[in-house]
Amino acid sequence: MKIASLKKGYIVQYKTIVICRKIILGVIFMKYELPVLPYAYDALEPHNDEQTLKLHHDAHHKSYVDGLNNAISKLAEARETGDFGLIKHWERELAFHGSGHVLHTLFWNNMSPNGGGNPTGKIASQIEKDFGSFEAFKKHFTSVAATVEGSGWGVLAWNPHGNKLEIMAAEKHQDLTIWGAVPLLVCDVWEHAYYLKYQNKRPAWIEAWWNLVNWEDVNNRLAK
Ligand code: MN3
Repeated sequence: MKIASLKKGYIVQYKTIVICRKIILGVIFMKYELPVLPYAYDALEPHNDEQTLKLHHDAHHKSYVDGLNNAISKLAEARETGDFGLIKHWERELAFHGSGHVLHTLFWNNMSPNGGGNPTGKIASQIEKDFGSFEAFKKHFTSVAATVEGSGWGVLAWNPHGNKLEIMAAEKHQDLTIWGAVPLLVCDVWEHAYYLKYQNKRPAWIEAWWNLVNWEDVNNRLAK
């Protein structure tokens, strides 16, 4: 009886610690918030109706924000406990919800009740330079957006490597990346990067790679 209640006490104590840690991790890492729409729900009528916009923002976008915060706290928990057993799952969740959050935030701001028409300014001349004309660009973008398989996005992006605009089809929206996140440090884990020396031992390559990281370069990229 005594042992049983002692055991029970320990379990309660353990559960309290777990809950406290979850709350602390939650407070530290729950940092993404659903942005307020830059216009009223009915402001984009008739092109984007009020009911669709409200549901899209309040339910769909919110679920991305909640999912992103949850993934972040689960990843923090994994670092805390050293248990990375579900790392693939939570990284997928991070990419899925993180990309959803970034793209929807962009999407709301990309639209305006006073929008439409032809572009002006720098984007107009850049579109002309990279696509020939606005008409050609519009046809290209429209056909890309129309043919994305399943769910996804048509994306106009600036590619700083070629200093040019690119049109991309994003199937789903994550593919393990978060749009707009700028890579600072990358480790190539394709087999061609390590197979001659490490064969199938990818973890050994990653372990060795840590000895090569140029933190000065990483710092410089972060500062940009
Ligand atoms: Mn959506």
